[in-house]
Amino acid sequence: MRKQENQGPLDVIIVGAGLAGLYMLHRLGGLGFTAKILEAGAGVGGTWYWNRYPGARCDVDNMFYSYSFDEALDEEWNWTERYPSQPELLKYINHVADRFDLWPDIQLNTRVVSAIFDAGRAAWRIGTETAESFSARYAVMATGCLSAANVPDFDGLDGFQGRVFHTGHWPAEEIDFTGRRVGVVGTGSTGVQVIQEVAKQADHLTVFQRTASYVVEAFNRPLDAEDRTYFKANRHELREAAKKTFGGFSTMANDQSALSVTEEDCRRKLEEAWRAGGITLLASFNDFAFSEEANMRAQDFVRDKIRQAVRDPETAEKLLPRHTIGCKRLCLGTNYYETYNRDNVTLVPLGDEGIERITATGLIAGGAAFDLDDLVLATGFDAMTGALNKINIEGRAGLTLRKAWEAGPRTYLGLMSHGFPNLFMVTGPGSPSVLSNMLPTIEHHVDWIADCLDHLRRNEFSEIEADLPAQDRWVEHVNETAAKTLRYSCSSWYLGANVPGKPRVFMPYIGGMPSYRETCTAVVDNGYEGFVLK
Ligand code: NA7
Repeated sequence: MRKQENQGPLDVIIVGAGLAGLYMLHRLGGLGFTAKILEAGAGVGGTWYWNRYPGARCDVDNMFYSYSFDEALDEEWNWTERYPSQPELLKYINHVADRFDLWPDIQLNTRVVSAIFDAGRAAWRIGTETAESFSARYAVMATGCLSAANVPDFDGLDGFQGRVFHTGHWPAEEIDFTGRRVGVVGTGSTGVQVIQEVAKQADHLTVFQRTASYVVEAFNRPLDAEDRTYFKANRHELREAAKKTFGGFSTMANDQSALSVTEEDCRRKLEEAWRAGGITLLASFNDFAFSEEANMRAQDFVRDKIRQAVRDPETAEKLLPRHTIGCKRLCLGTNYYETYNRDNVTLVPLGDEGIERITATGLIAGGAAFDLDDLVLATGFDAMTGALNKINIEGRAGLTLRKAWEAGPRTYLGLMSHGFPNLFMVTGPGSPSVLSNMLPTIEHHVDWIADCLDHLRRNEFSEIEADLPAQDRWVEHVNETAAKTLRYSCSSWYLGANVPGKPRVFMPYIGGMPSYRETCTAVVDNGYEGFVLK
């Protein structure tokens, strides 16, 4: 295909029209920069555009999972449930694009495949799947942390005669499972959500579970006018208080060791937290992430909940997770365990050999054949680095990001990577990102980048790059901080362990949002310390 050069150079190309890309475009427009978003999907929304499987829902309290930058936006929006559903989030994101008149600078159906730095012009050339080419001084990768689907290399998958869906690439049209024998592979946050819904429709659902998850009750509920009025009246204080918490969530942590109280008192507190719903459980004491003994108390508590919920003791036993709680992302469910009390649901724990192969009519696991009409892969993502590494990103002297990150991602503050001047990442590896509430975290990064670009322009700089020693120190700090926690003790996607061959590096920064924000501010106050400005 012939290469087309599109329009003149822009100040900034943004890749991705999710929550990060849209706010970035809005901020840059306000500063008078010329900017454009290139988006692979046929609509805006990113994660919330693609993950439209039945039951898809955010696990963060609704109002706190919304932009804070515009009071009028808050005033006119009506959040409807405690945890926002995917359709509600997509509606909100489209409303934002309308309200702030972002559409003229968004090009949909445009998958970026390359980004090459031209050192002579200190600019990026961005290439697309359809051989379009764009040039901009700066590139902002707003490509999402969980956007590259992990489709396991199952033997025989291509020959399966039924329908195959990956939850992260769900079709736009409604999928009807009525009367069908459905197999779901994967029991992480996504699997848990999709299983609960498909079970209600399918003739029979077989769940193939590699690792049992800890699923806490969400206690989702409709929000009423009073909830909304209260939030709107106190929005500023509530959001500021959330920002001071470790992850930017609305839940206030109890700063007390689980071992400082009797087992009975610990259980009482855990029960209280369980009833408050969602991730509150992990915030009920301060040492679940650091002390195995403390962690065991929370593990035992949830295992007992599972035994109470599941009628068949053998099935309950198979559903009991054995790893450190909170090591993998805690899953939120609504009667998830009770789903296994249904006559049309079977749980199949996978042995070491996993799924042996897919056949034309189903799959083989544990030596047994399962006949299936549909296969739903809730097998997660090549998280944090997957979407970036799918693009051929070439920095100075032909250095590719894939090569530079061969042994794991290396960034300064999760914002930039040495060797790739003028290329920013929103919530990149090395920043709190997926360990925090993504909305305030995205806003923080976008504001930091926007202010930085403004600073460069005002001071007539044309290039910014992460300094190598500063980056090395930061990477070391990120690793050291993670190593002090129990997060290293299980095969999570935070560690890249879910993707065969991916280097085992703890990718997000686990030092907490407040200290991370302080670091980012101090870097700016010290004249962009650790960055080289030219
Ligand atoms: P996750 O949390 O990575 O879960 C993926 C699930 O798929 C998990 O149960 C995996 O088992 C399972 N899996 C992955 N590969 C295989 C193979 N090859 N065979 C069998 N089972 C497999 O992804 P989600 O989409 O659920 O959630 C991602 C994040 O989105 C979540 O943490 C929230 O932040 C929102 P494993 O546990 O690896 O043994």
